[in-house]
Amino acid sequence: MAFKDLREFIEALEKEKQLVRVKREVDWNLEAGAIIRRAYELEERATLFEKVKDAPGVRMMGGPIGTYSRMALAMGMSADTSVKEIANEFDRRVSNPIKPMLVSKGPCKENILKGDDIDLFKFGAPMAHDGDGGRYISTWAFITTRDLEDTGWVNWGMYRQMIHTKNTLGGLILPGQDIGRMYQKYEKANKPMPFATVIGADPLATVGGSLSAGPGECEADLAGGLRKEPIEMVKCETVDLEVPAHAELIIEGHVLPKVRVEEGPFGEYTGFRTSPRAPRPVYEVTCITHRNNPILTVSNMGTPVDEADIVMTLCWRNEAMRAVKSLPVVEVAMPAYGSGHMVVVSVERAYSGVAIHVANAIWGSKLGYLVPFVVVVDKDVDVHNLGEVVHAISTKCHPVRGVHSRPNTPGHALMPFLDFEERLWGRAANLLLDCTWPVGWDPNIEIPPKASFGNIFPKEIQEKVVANWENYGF
Ligand SMILES: Cc1cc2nc3c(=O)[nH]c(=O)nc-3n(C[C@H](O)[C@H](O)[C@H](O)COP(=O)(O)O)c2cc1C
Ligand SMILES: [Mn+2]
Repeated sequence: MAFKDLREFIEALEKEKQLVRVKREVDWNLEAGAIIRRAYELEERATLFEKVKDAPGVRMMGGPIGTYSRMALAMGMSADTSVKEIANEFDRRVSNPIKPMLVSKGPCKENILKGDDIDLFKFGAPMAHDGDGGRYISTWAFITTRDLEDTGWVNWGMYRQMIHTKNTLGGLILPGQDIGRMYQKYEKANKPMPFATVIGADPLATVGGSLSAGPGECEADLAGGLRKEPIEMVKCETVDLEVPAHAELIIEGHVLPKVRVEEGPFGEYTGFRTSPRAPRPVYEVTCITHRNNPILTVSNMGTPVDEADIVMTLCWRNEAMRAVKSLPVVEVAMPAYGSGHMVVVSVERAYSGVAIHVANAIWGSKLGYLVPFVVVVDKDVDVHNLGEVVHAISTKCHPVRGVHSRPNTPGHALMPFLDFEERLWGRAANLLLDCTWPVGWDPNIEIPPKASFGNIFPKEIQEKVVANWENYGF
């Protein structure tokens, strides 16, 4: 059974000793952010702040999916499940979508605020890192929008939102992300784009919000698949959109056409504060609905490992799997420490140039402007083991013939290795490291045998040593 809401997940985390309840008041101004950030860096538990300065009645949850253990628990698996098992189960579930179910009421409607009652500052939104452009209310939340044309396409995506005023927000709307594609259509038609931000839905609904179903596909269905149960949805009050009934806090409104106000910077998923303050689109709020004593969920992204390095990579890995489906690929990994920028793929050495084929497929998918680094290894390398991957790079990748770098590829403003001009236009570069033995190499002469226990000893000796292992004194 999937968790019905965030509160059930919090209870489960508490039972598993994966949550700290912070009873003393914390300041939204940097203190909460610093605690959450330090907790990631110590691989600590999630936090539930019961008292937030200036926000009576509001609680804040930090680092909901800050470790793979919490990701496993969110999926109903045991806390010690391996990353590989989590990733494969994730893909199995996402490939069996379940449509959401409309219901007539839900706890997210316990309080309905309109007009002068709207005040975004009331919910304890943190100044998450020193130097951020403002208080970010959406850091572990998703935004739903509907295609301007009557296509039935409803998108969910996790995109940051900073508070400008009591009833306006600003955010990064990249043109390549689905919200950006939708916004371009509304803006061309000079129409405001209805949106609803969903904060504190059940854990897998929120995870689903960072999946990347393409145009026409709805992340809501994939999130249902992840939960193995449909998400109960209710209609919004002021826009024609639906939101999870059990969410903690819903912000409804419109993204205004042709309006830009300076937003950012923000400590980002790359582990750096890139994307300088710049004029960006504005969300005007028409209604806030929330549960009693709402819980504001916060991901305080930065250096690995935090939600972005876990959840975003699981979502993008799913995209990579789909991109290479018809190629001789054995396994795909996106290491958390790659900050979403690196994918490692193991292959059958089926034909010459297979590594280039794999890289082309990944860069030909939506990941083309998100994931600049592709590492391709032979299938005897465990792509989920960074040590083995570094070993393959260091010993099998020819520093000239194995390195394929390409200039002028699509990227985006947050990539730290780009200069200012390149960030402005999202003009990036890609790199493939081909760590496979060339197909033409003779396995008896040119390919050096791997000097591991499992490979360089005859079977009889291996069996003898294994059988006598304890007799040797181990
Ligand atoms: C914690 C977290 C924060 C994120 N913040 C942003 C963001 O501010 N802007 C953005 O474009 N993508 C952000 N992402 C990544 C997108 O959610 C992700 O690319 C998603 O697949 C986009 O959905 P779409 O393909 O429907 O556009 C974030 C992901 C996570 C896990
Ligand atoms: Mn999408």
